[in-house]
Amino acid sequence: WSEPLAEGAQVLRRYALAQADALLAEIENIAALNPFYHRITPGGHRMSVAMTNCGDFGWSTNARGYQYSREDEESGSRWPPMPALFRSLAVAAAKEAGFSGFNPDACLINRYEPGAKLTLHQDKDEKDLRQPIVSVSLGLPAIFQFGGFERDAATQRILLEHGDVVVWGGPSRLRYHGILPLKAGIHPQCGAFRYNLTFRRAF
Ligand code: MD3
Ligand code: FE
Repeated sequence: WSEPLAEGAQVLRRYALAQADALLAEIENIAALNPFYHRITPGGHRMSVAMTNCGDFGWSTNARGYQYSREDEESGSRWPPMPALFRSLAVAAAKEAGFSGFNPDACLINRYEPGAKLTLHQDKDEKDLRQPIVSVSLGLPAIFQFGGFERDAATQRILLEHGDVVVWGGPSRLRYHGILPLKAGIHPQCGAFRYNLTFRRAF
């Protein structure tokens, strides 16, 4: 089932549940080639979330700023290709939410350990902001904060659980959002972690 969160934002609860084990196996394959690591932000802070990517482009941050690039600067190699299962799930979810023709060229994979968080931010490094972002949550549950168009606007809190998919498009695309510090726990498939896939059209 699905529910609108705001204009352009649609939650597809448990949409990826049947594919969760296969998605996790693909994450393991990707991480074996390009391991998760903690980026350092332009301000010099080590991010509590560890990241890797797959697809033609990957997102990262370093002292020079934020960017999408073809190579992982840590390993020097190209990002692993986006698995067919990843692509088909993202394309189908986008279509379900009214964004037919979504063709992601980047998938950022975030790994949260207990205490890891993502402070309120906007995603605006992509070229065409009319393209949605599709997110897939796996593992431990997290509290997602969904704000407005200014950092200090009021936020709503939404629990994102294993298998939940959210499509963020239209006016919701530029809303501030974040993840509160992850509460420790053990998930049967993911252990002490939460994973989040975000599918994007970078260029
Ligand atoms: C709303 N990730 O990677 S997914 C990110 O759970 C990011 O790891 C969070 O924010 C996570 O940038 C949240 C949900 C999400 C992703 C992108 C959005 C919500 C969004 C872009 C615009 C508005
Ligand atoms: Fe984001």
